[in-house]
Amino acid sequence: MVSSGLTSANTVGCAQLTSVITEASQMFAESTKKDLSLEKISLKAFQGMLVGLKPKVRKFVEESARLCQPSAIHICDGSDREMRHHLNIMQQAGMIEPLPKYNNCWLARTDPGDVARVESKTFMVTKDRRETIPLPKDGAKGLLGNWMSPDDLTKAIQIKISSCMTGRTMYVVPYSMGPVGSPLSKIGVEVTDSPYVVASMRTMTRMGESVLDALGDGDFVKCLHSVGCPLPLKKNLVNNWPCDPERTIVTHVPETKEIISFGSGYGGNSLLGKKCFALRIGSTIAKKEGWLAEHMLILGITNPKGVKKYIAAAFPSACGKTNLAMMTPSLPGYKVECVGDDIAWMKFDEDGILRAINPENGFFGVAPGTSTHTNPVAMKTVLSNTIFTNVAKTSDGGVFWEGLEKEIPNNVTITSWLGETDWSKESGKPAAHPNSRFCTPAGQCPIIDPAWEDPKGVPISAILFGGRRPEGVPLIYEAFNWRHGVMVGAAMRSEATAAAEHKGKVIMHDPFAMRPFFGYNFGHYLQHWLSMEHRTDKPLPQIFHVNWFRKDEKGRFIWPGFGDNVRVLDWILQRVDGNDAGEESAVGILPRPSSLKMDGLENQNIDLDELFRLPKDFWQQEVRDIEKYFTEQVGDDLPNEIAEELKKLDKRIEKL
Ligand code: OXD
Ligand code: MN
Repeated sequence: MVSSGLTSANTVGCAQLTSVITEASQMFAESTKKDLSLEKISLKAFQGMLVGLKPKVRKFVEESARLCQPSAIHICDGSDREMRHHLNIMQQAGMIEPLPKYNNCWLARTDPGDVARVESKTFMVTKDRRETIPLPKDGAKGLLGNWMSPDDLTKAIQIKISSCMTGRTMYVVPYSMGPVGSPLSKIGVEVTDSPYVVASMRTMTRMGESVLDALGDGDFVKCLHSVGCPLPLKKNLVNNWPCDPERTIVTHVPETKEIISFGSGYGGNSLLGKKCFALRIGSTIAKKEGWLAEHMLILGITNPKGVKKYIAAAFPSACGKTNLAMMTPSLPGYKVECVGDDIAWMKFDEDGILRAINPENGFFGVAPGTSTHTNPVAMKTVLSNTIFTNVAKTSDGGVFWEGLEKEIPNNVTITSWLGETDWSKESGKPAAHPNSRFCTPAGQCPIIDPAWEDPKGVPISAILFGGRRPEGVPLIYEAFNWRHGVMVGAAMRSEATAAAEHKGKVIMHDPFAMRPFFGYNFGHYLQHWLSMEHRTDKPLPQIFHVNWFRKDEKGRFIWPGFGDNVRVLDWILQRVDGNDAGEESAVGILPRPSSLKMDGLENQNIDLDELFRLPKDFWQQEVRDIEKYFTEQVGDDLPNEIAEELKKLDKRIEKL
């Protein structure tokens, strides 16, 4: 049929997008004159019951198979047996190797060309560009996402996806983001030709038969993923890791709730429940339905009096969300429990309380920097049932990465993530890739919160924003009110990390830690956040900004961080309690002297004045940078309320 990506049967004015997968599979069948019936595709093996599938899922599977032309289809049931089977297949193919030091742990090494999210190749597909990104101004390059037209997606599919699974098995992965059956959960079905993706999705989501039962014949997010290496191969694989980095593309169609990803087998590019569904498509659903899909950890904290509160926190990738979510508090009597380390879906309940679920089922955490000093809980979590990717290995069958120097036996040798045996620090190269990961079940975290799978979610009392700010930004401040807090989130900046393809330690704008994950126009997103004030008559969570990463003039961190961050959380709890522990400053409410518990840190010479100093020239520059960013990047889509809040900040800074 058509190549426009639009239905011809639309009614006046508002053309509706049809499923791009449906259309592409029909076009492929027509152009190749291949028989449309699935039975005619030669399937060498057929695991799982295609006939048992409800009509909508079956249609999606059939269309994907017609388009991708796999030689087998495997409908995943999510069982342990099936997981073992996939691990076996990968081991035989040389994609993973066992790590005998631990229980059921595995090491995967990718093609070095496929190691991180590829933001420059990630697109939102809408008819109207402005739905996806604000119009950049003054000749600026748009930095708030990439847009693609439905026509261009159709072309890309024709070129890349048609026959992309030839010779391979197409796995069908039904999965739930959030506890199966929770009113806050949503269902997706991912078809993929990567057993690594299947095994990782088994950990990162609730996956298999129970999800199909919960779905019935309902709607779901359609996810099509291919590593882009049909068989026979045209060129040799590196590390037995199929991928096509030059032609990688990750696309999302919010209107038809479809995700199509080609060419990468790694992380957020291929585990489509995570960034693609839970954040990009998720944020567009949340906008429509009146809730929030955010790049946030969720933790529960109990104080010595036994009072428990839940906090959600947005930090950019690789800025310590997992460490905070699993913190071991240094102050006696406090307990932190983990609900999630990366994504929060937050919705008002019938009483107007904002409640959050973690839509994920596992942790896909950055390995380097994780150690018994920085995150002992994560170190315990990953000792079993974990797939490590691109870490180094030790000669005694264990793992190694930067940060574990003191935790491996003296007599072992290290093989780097690139396979260099006898790696040593003197080589000047890291042993593990800076974006190497562990993929581990959340349920085995020793401090997983008892309510982490509560279908109602947990009530959120405070929202934190933060990033890596070596200069000028205080350890903690509280926003004056919701609107000011939304501006603080919009103005977030942080040093670049290795989670995506950026280079160097530049300070990047990363509003709400969502810059790589916005599913729609950031100006509209801000409007949506502002609208929360009108959606409840209960108090909204209080908003705070934290910065563990301030440095002195010698480049040394001036706050110990990690377990000592409980001191900051304690201050937040005091504020949430209505305690008069704060005083107004130009940027927000700062702790009153002595309201931040410092007992036990007496010997560390912590310079509190420096931690909270607000240098006037720094803040003037900060406001100018933010203003420029808003003008160039958000332009006419910036809500007036946010522009006003920035002006107020500017005026307050004037008086510093
Ligand atoms: C992640 C990321 O993988 O934010 O969580 O990059
Ligand atoms: Mn993340």
